[in-house]
This record gives sequence, C-alpha cells and structure tokens, in this order.
Amino acid sequence: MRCRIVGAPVEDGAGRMGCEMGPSALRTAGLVAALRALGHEVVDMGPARRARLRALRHANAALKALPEVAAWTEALREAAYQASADAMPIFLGGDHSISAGTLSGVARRAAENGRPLFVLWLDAHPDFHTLDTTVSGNLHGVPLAYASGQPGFEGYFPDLPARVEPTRICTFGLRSVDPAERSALTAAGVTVHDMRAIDEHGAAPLMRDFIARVAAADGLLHVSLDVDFLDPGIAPAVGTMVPGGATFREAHLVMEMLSDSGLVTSLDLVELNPFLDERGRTATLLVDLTASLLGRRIMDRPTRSF
Ligand code: 5AB
Ligand code: MN
Ligand code: MN
Ligand code: MN
Repeated sequence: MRCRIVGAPVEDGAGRMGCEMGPSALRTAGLVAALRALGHEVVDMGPARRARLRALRHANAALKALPEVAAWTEALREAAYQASADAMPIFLGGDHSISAGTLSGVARRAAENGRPLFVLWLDAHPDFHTLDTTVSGNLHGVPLAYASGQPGFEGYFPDLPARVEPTRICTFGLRSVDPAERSALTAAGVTVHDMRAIDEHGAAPLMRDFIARVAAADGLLHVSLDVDFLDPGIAPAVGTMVPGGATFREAHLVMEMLSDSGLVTSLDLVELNPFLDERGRTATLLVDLTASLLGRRIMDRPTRSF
C-alpha cells in the first residue's frame, strides 16, 4: 500500500499548547520506518500550511481561535482531498480540530468516487459540539459535528463539499460526553459504543459488527484516533486526562481487526502533546498502534477469530 503522511501542526483548537509538536514527535518515534518495514511505500508530504485568516465574529463569546481553526480546516480539506487520490493519507496532528478538514476532504473524495464513507471515532469524547453549544470554546470539541453537517457552522467554517452521514459514524471509547452532545448524538443517529459498552461486551464484538456494516456497504473507512481514547496510564501525553480509557490490548485489538478487514482508507493521529509525554512513550505507542493497523502481526498470519 502507498501511504501519504501529511503533517498538521495545529494547536489552536486545544485548551493548552504543545500539540503543534505532534508531527515531529511521531516522526521521531519512527513512524515512517515502521510503515516501510511492513512493506508499504511511504511518501512524506511534510506539513500542510494554514490558509489565509479571515476576520470572524460569533455570538458565542467563549469561542477561541475561530479564524485560525477555520483557516486550517480550509487548508487540510484540500490536503486531504489531494492526498486521498492515490494513497492512504495519514494525518499527523495536531489537536483534533484538524479532523474538521481531514474528514471533509476525504468525504469529498468518497462522494466523487460514489462510495459511502464510514468513520470510526476512537476518543474519550464525541467532539460533537457546534459553535453555539460549546462551553469551553475549544474547537477540538467540534470537528465531528461540523463534518457530519450539524447546523451553525455556515459562514464560519468552510462550506462542506460533502457531509459524513451521521448514521455511518461509530464513536468508540466515549466516557466524557457533555449534555448538548448527548442529545445531538442521539438525534443524529450516531452509533455510540461508550466505555461501558466495551466493558460489558468487549471491544471485539462491537468492532466486528461495525466492520461488517462497512464491508456490506462497500464503504471507505476513516479512522480518527484521539490519544485520550487510551487510558492515561499508558498514554500520558494528553491535555485533558480522562481515567478509564482503552487498555493497551484493547487498542491493539481494534487496530488488528481493522487491519484484517482491509477497509481503512484514511487515518488521523491526533491530540498527542509531546510536552506532556514521558520519554516518548505515548508517541511510541501511537506508532505501534499504527503499525498494527497497517499489518504488523504477532504471528505471520491473522489470528483465527471465532
Ligand atoms: B478532544 C469538552 N467536551 O468541549 C469540550 O480531546 C472536551 O479532541 C473536548 O476529544 C475534548 O471542551 C476534545 C469538555
Ligand atoms: Mn477528540
Ligand atoms: Mn478526546
Ligand atoms: Mn484532548
């Protein structure tokens, strides 16, 4: 497979600084070499560049860095559209606001190719706020709402070339959902596999069902991996620690099942804050998870699943 690495050194959407260093840390942790060792052709596109800022005023006074995030969304939408023409793009965040751009770019590509786009959102949070409902004003909390066409972004974020159908989104690992997000997720018909569901059923059957749906629809699959999907005990490099996240093996199992499915067509690695890491262990874990997603196996064959 051909992978295109796209740097998205963005931290305007997060509540604290540091995510801008994410792409460097992932490169330092050996992302490119790990993918090449698996036999993939890797093209490093270097960092995307923000589009021009426009003055924007909004009634929600809490909003932070709206012009910056809107301009990044515009640039990353274009980068994602281009990079997905002939390869699997891997976007190195940057905070999660980058997914407003990456998702809208791959959604346009999918629409032009006549393929339904599915999204697996691996995160402690659904990031389903609109510009009107966010209380913190941190725009890494809105990308999924924007990309799936929730109201209130018109005139602020770039117009959506194609929206992600909310019923084709599966959020996985949630354990911090704000009241406005809860009602909006339900109304939109987004699948929610929260941490309780993972505890009760295990990650495997939930993933198997979702993968089967994507396969049955001949869909494309975008995976968005927020570091806080992982338990902070194994992934300390996050701005907001939410206890009770996915374990090391749960996370690898998700990646291994996705790898076996052969369905994943694009990937975000987001919210890594290297300033908060411990001797690179979170960056290294993200590289290892990406390797599992792209074919690294314990044995030289898929493990038999029952
Ligand atoms: B992340 C919160 N819902 O709106 C908000 O890390 C958290 O990309 C957003 O998932 C977390 O600020 C955004 C409380
Ligand atoms: Mn997130
Ligand atoms: Mn999160
Ligand atoms: Mn975060």
